[in-house]
Amino acid sequence: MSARPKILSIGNMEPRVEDELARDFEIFSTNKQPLEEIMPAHAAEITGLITRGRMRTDARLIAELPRLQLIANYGVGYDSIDCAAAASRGVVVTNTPDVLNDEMADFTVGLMLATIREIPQSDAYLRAGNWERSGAFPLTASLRDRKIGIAGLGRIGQVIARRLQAFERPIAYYARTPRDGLPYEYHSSLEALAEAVDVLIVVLPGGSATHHAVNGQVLKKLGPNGILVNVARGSVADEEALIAALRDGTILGAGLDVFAHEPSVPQALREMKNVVLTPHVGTGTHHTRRLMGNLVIDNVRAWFAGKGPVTPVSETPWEVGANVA
Ligand code: 8YV
Repeated sequence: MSARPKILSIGNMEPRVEDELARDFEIFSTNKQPLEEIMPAHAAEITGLITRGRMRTDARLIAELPRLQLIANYGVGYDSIDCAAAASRGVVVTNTPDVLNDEMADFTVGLMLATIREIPQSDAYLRAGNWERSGAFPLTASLRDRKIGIAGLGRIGQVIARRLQAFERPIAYYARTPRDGLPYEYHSSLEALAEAVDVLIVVLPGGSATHHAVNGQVLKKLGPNGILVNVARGSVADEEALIAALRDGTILGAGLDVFAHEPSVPQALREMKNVVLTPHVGTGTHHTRRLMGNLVIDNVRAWFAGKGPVTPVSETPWEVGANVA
């Protein structure tokens, strides 16, 4: 019997994914051993890498794995992987698209409403005994008089927009190019969208192309009644400019699931009353994480069975019939 392919697992992978794959593969996981211990002994033999994106798969790591064929990412966003370095070596990268669209859309709508109606703040108010002591919770902003903007109308953005239609508020979006056949107002720049709306939902992919796309100028356009909801990547917003805008009333409030330096969240944000902060939990349910894990497993199994990847990313496209392994 030939030796089982060796897979490196980095970035706190869900243990279930490793356990399932361990039936057919030899897994070396940073959940169990530091990378510095795994690499000298096994780097030369490792042919697959699974990652949760919390540890960067940079050009250096890829170069240190001379027989690497596949990088399977547990997540739809793969900005932590240097795809150009992978592509130049013929290494295929896969992600977990679509299986998380509904979960992300549910969560985004929830975070938006929680932020506008200050639901966590009113919960804290009750628990602290303020209802009895000081009377009714102060009135909040409303969705009723708002236009909603979505920055990024990809797969997740479109599902969010469909959910939002039920709220019977005008919807606008920004994308690099207009999407055919959709009933939403198009804006060709983020600034123009921010100016046109009162809620700005950010679902742009991470990476250098969108780094600090939500800058001080965009926040200024969003204006003093504006609410920012970021469920994409912390890197997409200029966190310092955002803190300043929240502090001085340039915008009204923000719902944030992602941060520039996770898991560290600036003290300034933690102390603000006009923000709702969640620890990157957009896809964090048993249901959806299972689906994401299954797709990682399917990609690894399909690849090493010689069938090619199930969901390759666009930077490392796969041609059916190409030679694998
Ligand atoms: C994380 C996400 O990957 O899919 C994405 O791009 O950001 C999330 O689903 C998840 O937290 C796993 O680490």
